[in-house]
Amino acid sequence: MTGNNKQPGEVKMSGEIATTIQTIATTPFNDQKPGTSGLRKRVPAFQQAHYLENFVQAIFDSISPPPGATLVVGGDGRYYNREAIQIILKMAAANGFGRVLVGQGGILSTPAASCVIRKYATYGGIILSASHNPGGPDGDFGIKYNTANGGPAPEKITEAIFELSKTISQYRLIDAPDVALDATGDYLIGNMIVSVIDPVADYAELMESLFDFGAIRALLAGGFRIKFDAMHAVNGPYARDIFINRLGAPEDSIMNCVPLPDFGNGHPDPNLTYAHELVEILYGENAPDFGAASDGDGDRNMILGKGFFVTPSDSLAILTANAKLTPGYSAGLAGVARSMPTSAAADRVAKELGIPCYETPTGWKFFGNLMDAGKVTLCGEESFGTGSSHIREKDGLWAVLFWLNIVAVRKQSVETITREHWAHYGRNVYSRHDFEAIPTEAANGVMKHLKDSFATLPGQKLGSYTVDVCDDFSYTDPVDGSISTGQGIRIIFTDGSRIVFRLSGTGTEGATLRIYLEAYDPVIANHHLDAQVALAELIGIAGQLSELVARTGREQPTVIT
Ligand code: G16
Repeated sequence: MTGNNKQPGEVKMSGEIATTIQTIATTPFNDQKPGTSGLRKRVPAFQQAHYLENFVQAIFDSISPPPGATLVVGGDGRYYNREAIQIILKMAAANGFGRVLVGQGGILSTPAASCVIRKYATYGGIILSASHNPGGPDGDFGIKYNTANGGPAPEKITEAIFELSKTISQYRLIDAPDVALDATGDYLIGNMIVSVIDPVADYAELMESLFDFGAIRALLAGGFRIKFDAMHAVNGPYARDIFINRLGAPEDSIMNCVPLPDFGNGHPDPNLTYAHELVEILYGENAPDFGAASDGDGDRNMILGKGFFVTPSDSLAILTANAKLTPGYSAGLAGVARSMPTSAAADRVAKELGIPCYETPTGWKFFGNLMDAGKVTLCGEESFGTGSSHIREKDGLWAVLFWLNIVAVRKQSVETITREHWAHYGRNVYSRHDFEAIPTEAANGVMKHLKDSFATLPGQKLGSYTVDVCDDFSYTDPVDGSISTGQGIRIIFTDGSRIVFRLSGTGTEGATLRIYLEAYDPVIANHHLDAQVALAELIGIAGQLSELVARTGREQPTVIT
């Protein structure tokens, strides 16, 4: 798939009768509050009569598109993607949109959707994904709205959508046959043009403009072996086009690259637990030099060297420190931003580079204002997300290409680059422990108990650590002054080590408690230590402070990253 997507040409009619706008009476659902990244629910919830329609109408009513506006629609190919797209197209036509750009087969990775929204200056876009959550008839589905800057809608819009969803009484949709999504071209539905576009071309060209594809091609031709795992999710076609077609990598450099509605029964989350197939290859005999994976919708990434894992926090710091080695960032960075629970490794690099480093709440949407205002170029999160102002979403393949560009220039292994980084800046030893699907009341009880201890904790000595301060993180956006409170409990020790407790905003079953652990170690002789070993004392303190076992019955985390 090459070349730019074209402006609309000959328009095919989607059917004979395609103009009747229907107004359908409905009643509100009380559970359509968007979380960290849009509305995510089990597929059967979305399949309820009127459920998706109500939410889509609430989006359209809250954004009031001008007549004739253009919208982007695409998803990660999971179960219910195609059905949802047909509903959204018919609703968009009835709500006055003039054109919708939809990815062929209904496919658009989240970063590609952001790229297309920006490139064609559209009014916004609807992305269908539950990201890294499993798919299939009993899996998860999700929907979110992105604004004209290509980024997730800010809280004031998601709150307006939620408010409208609570009072909705009708929605509009056009009576028309389904649009054929499998062939690129233009179709007419009512008065609206549906342009089915190549989902890969615009994104791949953007990547070629940022990174030295010639240098990466030479690296691969010289015998440097890579393995990219698309986890049967959306990035398969993108990886094939970029690694095989454009960079000349051998066919066995990619795996699981056909998107499947149920992700091959897997959990498309690129971490050491769920991407175990790739991990076993990179830690096995005759391992490739470089491994990477991305998630359901292609915005997360995991980077591996031969028998070596790079934490997302370290990855952000290393990309920041080496950005000048790539064509797209050779002029330097305006600044860098990280979410609060992400380690402070990037802060140390920013300090040395003399650029600002911002600490935001969890959620990519918080980076949008900083990038739009030109305050930051790179952003990253501990949750396997890294990206830059080239779009307004995190970007899995971008991170992989960034790393390959650095390796091609430095001619060193992933492990050597990381160890040299630690030797220079010290190591922010880091780990996250997730306790998934715990009863909501028990999780809330843990958080309340921790908050109740704020008054007595400062000054307390716990093992070799002394509590300095504790708070519930709140953030004032430096661009628009909006305030976000209750963003996670921080317990900060006098040596800068931290424990953070947060409830996930992306789960669909019970509550997921995340415990983030960080300790700074400047001593090179310690840098070989496994993070769980180096953090053992802090892990014990976290359990003790939260009364985790007594309150939840959980002894061990579900996932450690
Ligand atoms: C989303 C957000 C990220 C966030 C992650 C985890 O990612 O876009 O900013 O870090 O969820 O959020 P939580 O800790 O609340 O579960 P994705 O990849 O799921 O869209």
